[in-house]
Amino acid sequence: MPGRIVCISHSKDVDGLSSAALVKMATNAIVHLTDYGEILSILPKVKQGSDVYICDLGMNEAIAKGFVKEVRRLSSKGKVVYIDHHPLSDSLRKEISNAGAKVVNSPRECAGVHTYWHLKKKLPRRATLLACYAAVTDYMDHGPIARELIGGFDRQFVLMESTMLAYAISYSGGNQDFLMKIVDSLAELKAPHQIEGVVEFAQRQAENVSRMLQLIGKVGKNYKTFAYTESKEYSLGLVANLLIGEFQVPVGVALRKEPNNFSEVSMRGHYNDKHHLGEIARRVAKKLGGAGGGHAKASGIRIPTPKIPEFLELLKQEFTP
Ligand SMILES: [Mn+2]
Repeated sequence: MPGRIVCISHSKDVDGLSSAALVKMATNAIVHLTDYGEILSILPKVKQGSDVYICDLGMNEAIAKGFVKEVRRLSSKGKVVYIDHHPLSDSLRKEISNAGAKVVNSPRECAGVHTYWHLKKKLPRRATLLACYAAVTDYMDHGPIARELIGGFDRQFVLMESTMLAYAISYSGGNQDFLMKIVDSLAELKAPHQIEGVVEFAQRQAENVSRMLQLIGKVGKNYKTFAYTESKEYSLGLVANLLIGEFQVPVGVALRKEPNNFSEVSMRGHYNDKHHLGEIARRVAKKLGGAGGGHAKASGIRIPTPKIPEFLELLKQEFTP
């Protein structure tokens, strides 16, 4: 008996959810949503003989070894496809494909566009919209394929639907039922505004953003080369973006203290900023005993909360003009 088809995708954003919905639409896969740090708690539970799609889940040194081992186990009896757009070293790419996975990874497009392209033959034309939503919200709408795809639709419809979806996801604060409902509905080709709860949550999030815009100047601290604030917001990326505008700095850094003595950090860069924030996140995290990585203009770090002062010092050094 052949096993089921399983899709493991990033839970936190439109790119991950759209990728999952595309795989589900094309293959009728069972979907699991997770975050970078937790992929190794899901993979070992997947039965040998299943075909597995892994989407929008970037690698870091902390999980690479375990990931390769799981790829080897699963690819011995089934197909493993790893679709992503986070930086992947040549050596790790080789290791993952030697372990038996098909690796689809380039930083030029978001995971949703890669997933769409990979499964294109099994997808209806309207599924293209899901790739467009992913590209817009991941700041990858300038990618060569993404541009072509978005050009095939009304641009404002794409912008409105994808932004509404992103705002609703932020407002939901990671509610798994809501996220799964989004994946299922997208896989049925519903537009985000047709999914129950999306319009209402998006509106509330817009209210949040308006309120934050009022507050950010008072709570943020301007270090000239970057601005920083602590926040309780689920979407730290959003807070980081607001900092850039409010303080007219190239980089915004938002931090949320978690109950487990760790803090989550998002860094965002202005369009014109030249730093690679993913590389900086990786370097800084390594020095502080945390984990970090991401893209040039958007990255995430997890650091031990007592090391916040040290963290800010390292950032000052990193962003020295
Ligand atoms: Mn992504």
